[in-house]
Amino acid sequence: MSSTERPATVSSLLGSISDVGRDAARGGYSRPVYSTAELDLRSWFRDEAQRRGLEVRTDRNGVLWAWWGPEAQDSLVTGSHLDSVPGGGAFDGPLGVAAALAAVDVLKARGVTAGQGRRSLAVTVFPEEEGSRFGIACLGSRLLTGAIDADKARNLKDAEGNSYAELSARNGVDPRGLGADPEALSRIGQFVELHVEQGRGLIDADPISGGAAGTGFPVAVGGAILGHGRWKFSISGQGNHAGTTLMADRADPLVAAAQIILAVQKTAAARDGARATVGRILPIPGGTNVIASKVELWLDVRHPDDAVTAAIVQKIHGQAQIAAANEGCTVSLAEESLSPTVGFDMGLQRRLQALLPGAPVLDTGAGHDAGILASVVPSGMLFIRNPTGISHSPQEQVEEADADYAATALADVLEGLL
Ligand code: HGY
Ligand code: MN
Ligand code: MN
Ligand code: MN
Repeated sequence: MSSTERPATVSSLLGSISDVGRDAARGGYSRPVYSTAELDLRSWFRDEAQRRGLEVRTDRNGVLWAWWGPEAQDSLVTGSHLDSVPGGGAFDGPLGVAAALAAVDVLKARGVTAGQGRRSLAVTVFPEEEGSRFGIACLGSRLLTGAIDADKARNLKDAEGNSYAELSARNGVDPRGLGADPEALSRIGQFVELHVEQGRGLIDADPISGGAAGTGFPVAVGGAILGHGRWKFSISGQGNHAGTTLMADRADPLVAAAQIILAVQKTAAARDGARATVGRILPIPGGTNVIASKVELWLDVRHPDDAVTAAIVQKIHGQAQIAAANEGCTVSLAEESLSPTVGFDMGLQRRLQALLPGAPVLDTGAGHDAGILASVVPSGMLFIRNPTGISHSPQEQVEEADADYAATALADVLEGLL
C-alpha cells in the first residue's frame, strides 16, 4: 500500500465486496467454495494483501497465506474464511479477513514492522469452512492438520457430482498434495481468528447500553467451542404416483422424515444446552405429484458434553427406526463429521484478555477453523458484537463503528503477540 494511500477501514473493505455473491432468491450471500463468488473474493484478498506488500501464497490444501516478513517457523497467524452458507450474512468469515488486512494498516501506522526483529505475521484464508458445498465444515483446516483422511476429502462430492479433487485441480490446487502439512503447521506459532459473534452474548453482557455501538464491550475473547457433529439419514420407501396410490398402500419416506424431524426437536429440547437441527432435506425425485422413493436429511447436533451429543444422536436414531417402520420404510444413518468440544489455549486466552482489558470470555456453539487448529497449535478467538445475535442469515449484523473497531482490537492483540 503506497504511503500516500489512506489506511482502509474494515467497513470500507467489506463495502468493496458487498455485491459479490449476493443471493437474490434467498437473500444474503451464497459464496460456496470455488464458486465464482468465492474465487472473486480470493482475488480481492490477494489484491488487498499485495497492496499492503504482503507475499501471497497458496499452500497444497488451497489455504491462502499472505506473509508480512519471511515464511518463518513460529510466526503469528490470523485469518478466517470467505466461503458462506447459502443465504448467509455479510460478516461470517469476511469480517475476520477484512479486520486482519485493516489491522496491518493500523500496525504500519503505529510503526510496527512484522518480520524485522519481530515474528512474521501471516493472514490466512481457509477454504470450505462452512462445508456448504462438500458437506464437511472446516475442510481446509482439517486437511492442513490431518484431521480428515485426504482420500475421503478428495472423494467428497458436491450436488452436481464434482469431487473435491476435481474442483481443487480446476483451481490450481493439485489434489495429490491435499493432506496433513506439518511444515505449514510449524509456521504457526499462534493462531488468532476474529469473527462476528453468532449470538447475543455481548449484547446480553452489556444490558445497560443494550449493545449500542461505541458503548460497552464490542469484543469478547473466545473461551470454548461446543462439540458438534453432522449425520446423514437416508430413508427409503416406495416411489409412486400421487394420484393413483391410496393412502393405505403407501410407504412414504417424507412422512417418516417428518416424524424424525419432530423427534429431533423434542429430544434436543429435553436436554439442557443441546442444539439439534435438520436444516437440509432432499426428497428424491422431488416432484409435486410424486411420492418420494427416498429422502436424505442431514442432522447437526451440538452440546458442551460430547457424551450427551452421542446419546442424543443414538436416541434420535432409535426414534427414526420406529418412524421408518411405521411407514413401511427403511432408514440408515451415516456420521459425516464430528468435532469434540474444544477449549482454547488458556495461556493465549489470558494474553488476549490482558491485551483487551474488560473484554468478557464467551463460549460459542459455532465451529471455526481456530477450533480445528486448536488441537495442534495455540489458538484463540475474538468475537465482535452482533446486535441481532443472528447468523447464517441475511440478518447477521455488525455496526460500522464496531466493525472498524475490530481492526484496532486485532492490531492491539497482534502487536502484543508479535
Ligand atoms: O457450522 C458452524 O458452526 C460454522 O459456522 N461452520
Ligand atoms: Mn464462520
Ligand atoms: Mn458460519
Ligand atoms: Mn403423469
